[in-house]
Amino acid sequence: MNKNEYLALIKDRMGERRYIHSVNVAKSAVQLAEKYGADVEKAEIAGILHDCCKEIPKEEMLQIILSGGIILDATEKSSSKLWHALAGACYVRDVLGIDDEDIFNAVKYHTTGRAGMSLLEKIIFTADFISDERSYSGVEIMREKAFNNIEDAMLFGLQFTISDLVKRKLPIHNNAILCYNDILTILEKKGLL
Ligand code: DGI
Ligand code: FE
Ligand code: FE
Repeated sequence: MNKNEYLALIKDRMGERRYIHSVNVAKSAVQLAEKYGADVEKAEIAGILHDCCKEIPKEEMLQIILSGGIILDATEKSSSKLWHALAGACYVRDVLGIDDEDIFNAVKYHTTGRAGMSLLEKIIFTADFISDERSYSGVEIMREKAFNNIEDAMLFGLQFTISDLVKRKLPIHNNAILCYNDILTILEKKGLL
């Protein structure tokens, strides 16, 4: 399938707002891939598809996850907001037949992050925060950081997400914490903390 076919596919699976978001994430992902020297085509595809299962019924998400061989941990069981990323990754691999581990992981970990993310994974994680339609307080700082130092941007994003989860008394996924610690280590080694 080509880019336009992926766009038509996601358009069918989600509302107008989510579609615009996906197109914008793909656009930001392309810009970040150009800036940091990642595979631009993969960044565009992963950006288009990253939320491809966000608006399907929860039972369908679960079914795709289970048939994809993913076993939910305790936090994932109790936090259905995390399911679309896992289902999306399985959908991209098992239904669309995209045989690319980096794209699989970029979709799978776009919500929580994880330790040891590849450049493509970092790009999709970051692009999701800076897409054109985002308007939260701090988005301009996030956009500037994203094109200056991607790990610094990720730290900013993780601080935002993790604090928000704490305030709302929601569980923080292990991968989000491991990602946060990993990014701190990377920044510290570069003398950027
Ligand atoms: O799909 P998007 O809306 O574009 O963004 P996303 O994939 O980052 O999803 C954001 C949602 O996921 C938001 O409701 C917070 C939730 N989330 C992110 N990290 C965690 C989390 N929820 C829990 N319980 N734990 C996490 O670590
Ligand atoms: Fe998402
Ligand atoms: Fe998204």
